[in-house]
Amino acid sequence: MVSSSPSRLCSLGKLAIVLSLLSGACGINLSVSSDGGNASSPLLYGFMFEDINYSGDGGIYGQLLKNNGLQSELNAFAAVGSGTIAVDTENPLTSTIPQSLRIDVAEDASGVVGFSNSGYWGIPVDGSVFQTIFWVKGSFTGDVTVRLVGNGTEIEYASTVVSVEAADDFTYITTDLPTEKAPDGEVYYELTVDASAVAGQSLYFGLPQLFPETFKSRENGLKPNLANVLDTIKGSFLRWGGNNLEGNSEDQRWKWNETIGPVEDRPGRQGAWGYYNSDGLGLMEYLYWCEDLGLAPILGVWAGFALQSGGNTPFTGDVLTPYVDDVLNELEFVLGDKSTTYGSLRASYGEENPFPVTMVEIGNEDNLGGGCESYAERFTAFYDAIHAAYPDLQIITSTADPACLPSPVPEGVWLDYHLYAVPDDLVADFGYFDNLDRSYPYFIGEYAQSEATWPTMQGAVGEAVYMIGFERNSDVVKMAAYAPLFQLVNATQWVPDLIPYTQTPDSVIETPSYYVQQMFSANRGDTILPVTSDAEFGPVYWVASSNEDSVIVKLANYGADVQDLTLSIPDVTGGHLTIVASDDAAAANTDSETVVVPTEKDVTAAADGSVAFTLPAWSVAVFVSS
Ligand SMILES: *[C@@H]1O[C@H](CO)[C@@H](O)[C@H](O)[C@H]1NC(C)=O
Ligand SMILES: *[C@@H]1O[C@H](CO)[C@@H](O)[C@H](O)[C@H]1NC(C)=O
Ligand SMILES: *[C@@H]1O[C@H](CO)[C@@H](O)[C@H](O)[C@H]1NC(C)=O
Ligand SMILES: *[C@@H]1O[C@H](CO)[C@@H](O)[C@H](O)[C@H]1NC(C)=O
Ligand SMILES: *[C@@H]1O[C@H](CO)[C@@H](O)[C@H](O)[C@H]1NC(C)=O
Ligand SMILES: CC(=O)N[C@H]1CO[C@H](CO)[C@@H](O)[C@@H]1O
Repeated sequence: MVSSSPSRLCSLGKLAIVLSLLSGACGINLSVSSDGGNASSPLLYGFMFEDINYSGDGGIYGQLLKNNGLQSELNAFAAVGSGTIAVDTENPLTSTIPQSLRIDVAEDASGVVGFSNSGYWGIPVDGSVFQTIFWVKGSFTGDVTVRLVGNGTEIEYASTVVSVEAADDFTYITTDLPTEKAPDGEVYYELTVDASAVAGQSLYFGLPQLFPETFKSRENGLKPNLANVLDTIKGSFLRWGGNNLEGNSEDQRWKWNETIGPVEDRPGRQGAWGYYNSDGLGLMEYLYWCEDLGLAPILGVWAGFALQSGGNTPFTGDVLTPYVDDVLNELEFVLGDKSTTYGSLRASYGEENPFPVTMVEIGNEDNLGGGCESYAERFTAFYDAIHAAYPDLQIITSTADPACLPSPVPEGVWLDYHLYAVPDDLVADFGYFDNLDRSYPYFIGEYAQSEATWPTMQGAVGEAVYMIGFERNSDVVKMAAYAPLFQLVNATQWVPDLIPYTQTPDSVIETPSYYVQQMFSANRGDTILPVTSDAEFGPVYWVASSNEDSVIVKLANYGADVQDLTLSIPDVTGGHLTIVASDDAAAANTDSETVVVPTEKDVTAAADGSVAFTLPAWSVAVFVSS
């Protein structure tokens, strides 16, 4: 892309003013037409989520104790007081959580005995009324004390006592735990009893859980600080799954029917990103997440292909049939009337009415890892069955690569396209969607800058240029989602991510990329307006749209020079401008510093109706007319 010479002149500061007075030319003029233009997809901006970097367990899922089902030996647990702890398989909590935590207490024990759990690199104690849940078994009647304690400081942020009458079967206990806000995440959970009451015995605990007050007070719900930050983006859809849907092997795939019902009946599974998933955040929790944040669900279904090469997938031919049937069962669970087998199972879990699922994606990134050759056959098997049973469902492929797709792709299907690229390459792809075969709608199911530890300002501008490229074409690009969404800083598998956090209660890191998502998604038009300009695209890029209230112009300046802009928009006398920028292309907000924050200002039109302002170096701006 070539920068136009007038804007070069303008970037020369005082000299440019003189030159511009002489030549009469300075800056970039954009003239926005109020007529014509294409409809923009109302779903355009949304979210992609997979449990990576402890973004589900340890992240947006509200349950705060790590390894609470004891599937990873004693990881995160420690003995408190004079007892010893062990994983006990003779006293399973359930057939799906086939173990419990045993505390052995000596005859002469005194003081307290119990266990601690370190949480996921700590516990965020936000001052709300927490809830703890556990099962207990043994010969014990007395008080159980649950505390949240500063690790190293021993400061108590919560303490509650619940009286318990344990027996030979596991007894379910739940109690509120009012908390005081902790200054950081260095907090552990502790559960103890009076040692003398259990001296010479063993006591068993099953599936301890700890929740803050969850987002919208949902039972088994979301962590509020992360759900709140998502809410500010005002996304339109949620796609969940990703590589973690595929699993490392067929057996480790995401099995929808093992993620529903009471949490003590969910076995969990080895996730695709190196750690065990509790699946407390299961199918219904994803659907409630959609309901509570106003998001359209995109249900990803397992399509006969697991990640690990050398495994027995891809499955083709008759071997696929039970997996296709399994998806039909899943769809009946989600969409079926409560008189159906799986619809009634859903109703038994408290949801009488079907969920509003309208979109199903078949597989995940089947162009990668050896999935391509068999995808056309696998896609067709799932498509035929799903489409026959639910003709109104929007079906999405997991790849846009024609080499992997059936030919022709059935009419009405959308193609999922992913792009992770360095900022320059995001910019180089600005025109990608201008030049598409427009017969198939696109879903950009994942995209982001790559090769940075924290999203940089330059990367965020690159993303904005790419987003302007697809928003201009949002008649055919139906949806797009940044990925990955979340990252627990202390346990990272992939960088950069949109919203990193630690367990310090307020430590949600708003990256430049987050601001760009927020600015673009929260300010949307329903029609993309034609724009004419004397300048070419690059280094400044733009897209204009309108809704019934305003005209919106999104701008990105992918360069170190300041740019002067003049907007001419019929009948517009001013508006509000939000700008995120940094002179330092490498600037990033991290766990130790916040250097990039958006600025806001009102701008008024000149007598000739034009609105003039300056785009700083490396900036993204959104103008909304008043
Ligand atoms: C932008 O518009 C102004 C005023 O209408 C004009 O003087 C200037 O030449 C235009 N800029 C370019 C690059 O053409
Ligand atoms: C509308 O779409 C057509 C292609 O179908 C494209 O040529 C045109 O530029 C688009 N209009 C706007 C305002 O983006
Ligand atoms: C305290 O923090 C350290 C370091 O993260 C951790 O190893 C330890 O398990 C924590 N203590 C408790 C009781 O969880
Ligand atoms: C997690 O990371 C944060 C930020 O780097 C750090 O301050 C904190 O000590 C870490 N916590 C643990 C338990 O390692
Ligand atoms: C889940 O469904 C599969 C069949 O699709 C079945 O074999 C399995 O037993 C089911 N699991 C549970 C927990 O119902
Ligand atoms: C920083 C860090 O922990 N990175 C690791 C995250 O996990 C991936 C794969 O699970 C590893 O390859 C990284 O080294």
